[in-house]
Amino acid sequence: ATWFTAYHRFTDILGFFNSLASSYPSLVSVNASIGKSFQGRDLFQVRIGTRTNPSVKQVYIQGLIHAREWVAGSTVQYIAYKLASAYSNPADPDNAWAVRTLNATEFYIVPVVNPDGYEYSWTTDRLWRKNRRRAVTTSSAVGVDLNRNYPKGWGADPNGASTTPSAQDYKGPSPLSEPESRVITSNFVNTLRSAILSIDYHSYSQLILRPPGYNYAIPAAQVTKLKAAGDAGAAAIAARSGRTYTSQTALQLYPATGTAVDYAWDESVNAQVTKDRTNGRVYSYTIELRPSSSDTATGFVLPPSQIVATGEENWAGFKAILDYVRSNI
Ligand code: 0X9
Ligand code: ZN
Repeated sequence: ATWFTAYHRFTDILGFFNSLASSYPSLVSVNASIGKSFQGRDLFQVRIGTRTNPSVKQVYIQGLIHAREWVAGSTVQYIAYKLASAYSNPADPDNAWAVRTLNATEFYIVPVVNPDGYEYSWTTDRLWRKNRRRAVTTSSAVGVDLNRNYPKGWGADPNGASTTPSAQDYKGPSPLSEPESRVITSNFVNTLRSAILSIDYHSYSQLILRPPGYNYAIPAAQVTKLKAAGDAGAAAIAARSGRTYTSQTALQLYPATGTAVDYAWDESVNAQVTKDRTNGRVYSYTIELRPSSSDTATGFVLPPSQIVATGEENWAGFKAILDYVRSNI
């Protein structure tokens, strides 16, 4: 009951999901390793689903690709906890929603994309962002920005990522140069055969960002639907907590290349993934959590007293986005 009053270390987050699986064994399972980080930590994946519907669609959620964005971790944990407990508890106000949704949808969650960076943000540098690999011998700098290392659009815009190894947005020496991005992308194409929605949680600035994240074309019909689902999420958050999350394209924030939001949108049309969606694409979002963009004094170091409020408003936002998607695939 006190879990969401504090942030937690990587091993304890794994323990939280293992105990969620013990509490709801027919609904929740943990794949202890989908692959390893540079320093040898296991990236784990959580599945929440009933295994009753053969035409089930997948929803993918990830967090903590950026080490210092701790509330992204707690929010992913919160959403997973709500899915499992609401489904399993008839008295829960979200029970009917969860039963209806889990009858048609299964959830694949990678709670900690960047475990090496995340642990480093606890032990050594609270504001660490990147992974912990020294990527090139020509520099002593450590760390590649995993959210610039995806293959979609890697390096396509010189303003979308840095070529300097010490930079916070260093794109790495090549697309998928990093073990963590290779694990995440091969897992994505291997497990998400009929994915309809992908969300990558970050902080901060209270934004719901949709593709494109750099300058490329998206068919007009998809533009309309991507915007509508994001807008629905922002409206639900405002209704729950009064907080403003701005729904806009990622490119409107600033161009970024080789990112998760563009990868998920793009990869879902490729041959490995079954094209049984009306759009032929997943709905893909990067959501920037609390605090607001003007609260630079708080920034990435959101007090733990706001974990539950951030989780609650984003549970509402998540449900609204998914409801729109399920009605408009
Ligand atoms: O720069 C990022 O990777 C994300 N922001 S953060 O402060 N969490 O680092 C936003 C990426 C969204 N995509 C684009 N802006 N294109
Ligand atoms: Zn981030």
